[in-house]
Amino acid sequence: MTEETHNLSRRSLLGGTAKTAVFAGVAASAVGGLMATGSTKAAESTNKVEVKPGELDEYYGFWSSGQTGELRILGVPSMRELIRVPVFNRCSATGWGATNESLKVLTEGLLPETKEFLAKRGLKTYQNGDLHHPHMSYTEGTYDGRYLFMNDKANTRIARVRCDVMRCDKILEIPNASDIHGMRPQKYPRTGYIFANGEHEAPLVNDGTILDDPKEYVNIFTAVDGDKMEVAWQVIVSGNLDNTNTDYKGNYAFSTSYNSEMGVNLAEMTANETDHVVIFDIKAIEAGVAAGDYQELNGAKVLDGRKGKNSKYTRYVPIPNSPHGVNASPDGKYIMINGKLSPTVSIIDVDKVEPLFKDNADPRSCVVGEPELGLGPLHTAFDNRGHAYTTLFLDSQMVKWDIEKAIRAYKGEKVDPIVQKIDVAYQPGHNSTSMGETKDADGKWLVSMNKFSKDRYLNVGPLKPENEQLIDISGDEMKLVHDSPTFAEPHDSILVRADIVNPLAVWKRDDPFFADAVAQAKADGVDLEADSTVIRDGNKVRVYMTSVAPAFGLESFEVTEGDEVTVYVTNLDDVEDLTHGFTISNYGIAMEVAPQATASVTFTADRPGVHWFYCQWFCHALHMEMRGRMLVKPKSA
Ligand code: CUK
Ligand code: CUA
Repeated sequence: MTEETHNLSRRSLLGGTAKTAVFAGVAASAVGGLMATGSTKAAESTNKVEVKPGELDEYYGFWSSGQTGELRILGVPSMRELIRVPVFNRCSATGWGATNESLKVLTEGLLPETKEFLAKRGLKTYQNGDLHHPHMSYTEGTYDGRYLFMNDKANTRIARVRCDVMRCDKILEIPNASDIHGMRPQKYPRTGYIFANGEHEAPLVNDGTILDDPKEYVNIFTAVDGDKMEVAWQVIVSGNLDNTNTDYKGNYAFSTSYNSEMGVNLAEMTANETDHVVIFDIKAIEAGVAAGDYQELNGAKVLDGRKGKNSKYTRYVPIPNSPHGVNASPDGKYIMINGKLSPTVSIIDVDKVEPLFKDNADPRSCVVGEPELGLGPLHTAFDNRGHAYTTLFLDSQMVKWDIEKAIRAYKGEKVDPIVQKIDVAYQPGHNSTSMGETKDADGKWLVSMNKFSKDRYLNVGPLKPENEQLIDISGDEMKLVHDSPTFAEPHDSILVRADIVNPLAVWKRDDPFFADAVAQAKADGVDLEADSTVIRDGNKVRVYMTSVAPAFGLESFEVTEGDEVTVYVTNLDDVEDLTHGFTISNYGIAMEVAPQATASVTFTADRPGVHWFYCQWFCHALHMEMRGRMLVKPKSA
C-alpha cells in the first residue's frame, strides 16, 4: 500500500466516521489484517514460546486489576497467573483489610476528613479501589526491584508494594486532587517522585461551597516522594489530566488532557478539535517550591501552572482531539502522545522541550512527527530496534511502526512508517513490551491488553473476562502466540526481567510489617517465638499463639462477651511455602500467616458460645485437626 492511498483511506474514514464510531461504542470493525512487510526474507523469531511444566518464566508481569483493586503477578511468556497481591481491595484469603497490619497500611495515609466520613459509615477504610497503573521504581532509567507503585482512580490514592515480600506497605490519599488516574515514577536519576494525575475536575476546596459552577473547577498534578510516601508538591493546571509519563533525564513530566474544554458532559468534553499535553518542568517547580511560590492547602504545597498565567512551571502543547496514553521511547529521545479520537500519535522530541520554557518557543515546535496509524490509538510500547507498537482500540489492531520513518514523513519525505498491522481480539487498551518502559527494552514480547473477549472463550454469561494476547516481536513480524483471559479489569502491565526481582522465601522476624505486634508482645513480656498465652488488660484481651504444623500453641482460650480481643499468631515454621491461616468460625475473621510472620486481628467478642478457630491453609496431613476453641462466656454468667 502506498503512502497516499494509506493516508487517503484513513482520512476518508475519519472525515465522516471517527467520532460517530467512538460514540457508537465499539461498532467500528477491524479493517485489514497482516500488511505486507515488503521484505522478502524476514528475520525469524528467536523466542522460546512454550514454558514446560516445572520450567520458570523469563519475566515477571506486574498486572493491574482495575476495579478489582489488587495487583496481580503473572509469569511471561507462559501468562500463568502466579499470585494476587491485595492493595485497595478486601481479601478473604489473606485478611487484607481485616488484620491490624493491613489496616495500618490502609488507614494511616487517609486524610482526616476521609477517616471521619468512613467512621460515620462504620468503616475504617474504603472497601474498593480502581487500580490502573502498576510501575516499578527506577534507578538510572531501568527497574531496580525495590518497589511497585500504583494508583487508585476510585478513591484518589497511591499505593506502594515492597518487592522483597510483595506486600503493600504504604497507601497515601492525595489531598486537593480528584480521582488519581495516570501515574508514573521518575526514571532518572532514581524514583524519586511518583507523578500522579487528578483526572476529574472539582473545586480546589471541595467542601460544598462551590457546586454547579464548573468554571471554578481545577485539576491537580501531584508529585509524591516515593521514599517517604508524602506529597512533595502539586501544580494546578488548565484542562483535565489523563495519562502521564516522564523523560529519561529527570527534567520533565508530560500529561495528556482530553478535556481541555473543562466540560462536564460528553458534548462539552469533545467540543474542541484540539486538546493538549501539559509539560511540567520539574527543576523549575522545585525552584518555585524553594522560593515559596505556592499556597499551602491541606498540608500540600500547591503551585499555579495554569495556562493563562504564562507559568514558569508548565507549557501546553496542542494535540489533536482527546489524547490518551503517554509513552517514552527507550532511547530517551521521544515521548509519544496517543491520539484516541485522532488517528495519530504525536511524537515529542525531548530535546526540543527546553526552548519551550527558555525561549518561549512555539509549543508545537517540539512535535517532530504525527503519523496516522489507524482508528483509536490508545497506548504505545517499544522494542530496542526503533519500532513502536500502538494499540488501535477501534480498529481492534496492533500497529508496528518505524519511529524515524514517521519523523522523516512529517518532514515531507514519501515514506510509510507503518511496518505491520495484526488483528487483536478485541479492542486493545494498554500494551506492554518486555522491559519496554526502560532503557533496557529488549524487543522480545508484547502483550495486548484487550477490553473484550467476546467469542474467544466458553461463554460464561453476560459478564465476560477480558482477553490478553501475547505477541512474539523478536522477529521482523509480530506473531500472535497466546490468548489468556483475565478478570476485571487489567488496564496496564509491565514486563520485568526475572533476575531483577528477588523476593524473600520466608519473612524475616524483624520485618517492619509486623513491628507493632512485636512491640506489643515485648510490652506484655511475651516471647512471640516461644509463648502461647492470654494477657488480660481490663476488657482488652491479647491472645498470643504460635503455629507450627499441625498445631496452634493454644488448644483453647476463654474471653467474656464484650471483650475487645486481639489474636496474634506467629508462624514458627520456616519451611518455604508452609503458610498457616487463622479463621474464627461465625465471626467473620480470617487471616493468612506465612512462614516466620506474625499476623494479628482485633474484634469484639460479642457472640457468646463455642467458636472453633482453624487453620484455613492446607499445611499438613493433619491440617484438618489444626484447630482450637474460642470460648465466649456470656456477660451475665
Ligand atoms: S488507562 Cu485504561 S486503557 Cu487507566 Cu492507562 Cu488507557
Ligand atoms: Cu496450618 Cu493448615
